[in-house]
Parts: sequence; structure tokens; C-alpha cells
Amino acid sequence: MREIYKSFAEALLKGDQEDALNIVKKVHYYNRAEAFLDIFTPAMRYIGDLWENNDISVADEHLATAVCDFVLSRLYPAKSSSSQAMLNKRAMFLCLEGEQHYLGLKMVSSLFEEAGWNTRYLGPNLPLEYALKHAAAWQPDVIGLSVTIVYHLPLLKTYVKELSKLSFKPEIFVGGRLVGTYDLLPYCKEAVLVKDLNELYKIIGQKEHGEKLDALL
Ligand code: B12
Repeated sequence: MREIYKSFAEALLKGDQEDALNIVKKVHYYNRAEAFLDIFTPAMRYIGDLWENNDISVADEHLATAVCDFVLSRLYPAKSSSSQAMLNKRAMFLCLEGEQHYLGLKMVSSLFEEAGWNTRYLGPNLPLEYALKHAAAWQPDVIGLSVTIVYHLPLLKTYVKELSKLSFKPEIFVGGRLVGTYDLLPYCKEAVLVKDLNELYKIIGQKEHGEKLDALL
């Protein structure tokens, strides 16, 4: 059987939101985490390979990103419909200044929300100054950072160092493409490095408990 992530990638590249949603509907027995792991993540990485090999253009890749973002938003849990009891815990998520790769972070935020956390997703490219101010005012238990591009690593070090100095001592989670590829410990000794969504689930609970897609679409 043709891998479903490739069909999903094709729908993204055609800019076909309905087709992309229909492909997700076919795996209605999956929960969010399974869909993110088996379909969304490999599809976007496959699109990266096509782009790197010049099989698709920058415009194609932007279109695919936009459609993927649309489908992710459709799957984002409504605050009131979380399958789990609210935990009275807060988590905020952001990408470092200059970092534009936010799709993975948005998935992670969605999974925390589903697991009963109160989340704030601050998206790409957030300068440290604003991250610090927002965190100081909202006092999250967890701050999740995402890093994809190697030349952002020096910044990662600064973000982790400064955020971990906050008086209420948030736990800092660092994820993103580079965490699965390199040993980033020297850049963020004060943080928890999370390689992928399976690792995340060891921290926030069992992925089998997530809502099935048929209840969402
Ligand atoms: C889409 C895309 C873009 C989009 C980003 C859109 C967006 N809104 O995210 C745009 C067009 C903006 C872009 C720009 C660039 N990109 Co780009 N991009 C990609 C692409 C195709 C997909 C990224 C993606 O969504 N992956 C899927 C997600 C789900 O995976 P992920 O981020 O790893 O997230 C997972 C885990 O890591 C984890 N996770 C992620 N964050 C966090 C955080 C926490 C707290 C936790 C716990 C877990 C976690 O959970 C996720 C779920 O599985 C990749 C290809 C690839 N292999 O990833 C290239 C890729 C990353 N890009 C690349 C490049 C080179 C660039 C540019 C430099 C291109 C240029 N010359 O301008 C710029 C840099 C922009 C910048 N300053 O950030 C290269 C990087 C190569 C390298 N060696 O560094 C790649 C690998 C493409 C390639 N094959 O060459 N890109």
C-alpha cells in the first residue's frame, strides 16, 4: 500500500485542503499524536527532500506549509473539549528569534492542550525580550522551544539560560529537527531535550489516551 504520508504530501502540494482533510479522515481510528507521527511529520520531511532535490519550488513548499497549517488548526483541541481533566498547569510555546519552522511546535502545543494543559502558542520568531516578559506575566509551568536551523543554536543557549533564571522556575523543554539529529546538551544544560513525540509522551502521559480523529472531523 502506498504510504499515506505521501498521499497527504501530494494533497498539500496541490493546495487541496479538502483532499488533505479527507486523507486524515481515512485514518479516523488514529489519535492526534499518531497522525502527527505517521502522517504530518513524514509528509513535511518528504516535502523537504523534494525541495532539496529541486523537484518542487519554494512556492510549492510554501503552499504545502499553508495547507498543513490549515489542517493542523482543524485538529487543534477546543479548550472545553479536552478529553482529559484540566490539570491546572500552564505551558507556553515559541520559536527562537529568526526561527520560522513552527509546524512541529504547533503540534506539540496541541498535544499539551489535549492532555489537559492550559496552553499558549506564541508561534515563530519570538525575540527573547518578549518571551521573558510574557513568561514573567503568565508564569507557565513549562516553556517549550523549537529549533530547526543550525545557526540558531547560539541563540538557543541564551534563551534557555535566561528563561531558566525566571523566579518561578519553569521547566524548559527543547524540541525540533536538530534535537533528533545532534547532541544539544552543551547548548542547553538547564533544559529537557525531547527528541520526538514518543519521548514527549513519556513525559506528558500515554499517547493511547488521545482523542480519536473521528471525534474531531
Ligand atoms: C516547511 C519548511 C520551511 C518553511 C517553514 C514553515 C513553517 N511554518 O514551519 C519555510 C519556507 C519558512 C522554511 C524556511 C527555511 N528553511 Co525550511 N523547511 C521546511 C520543511 C520542508 C518542513 C519543516 C517541517 O514542518 N517539518 C515537520 C515538523 C513536524 O518536524 P519538526 O519541526 O522536526 O517537529 C517535530 C519534532 O521535532 C518535535 N518538535 C518540534 N518542535 C518541538 C518543540 C518541543 C518543545 C518539543 C517537545 C518537540 C518539538 O515535534 C514535531 C512533531 O513530530 C523542512 C524539511 C524537514 N526535514 O523538516 C525544511 C528545512 C528544515 N528547511 C531548511 C532550510 C535550509 C530553510 C531556509 C534556510 C531556506 C532559505 N534559504 O531561506 C529557511 C530558514 C527560515 C528560518 N530562518 O527559520 C532545511 C534545513 C537544512 C539544514 N541543514 O539546516 C530543511 C531540512 C530542508 C532541506 N531538506 O534542505 N522552511
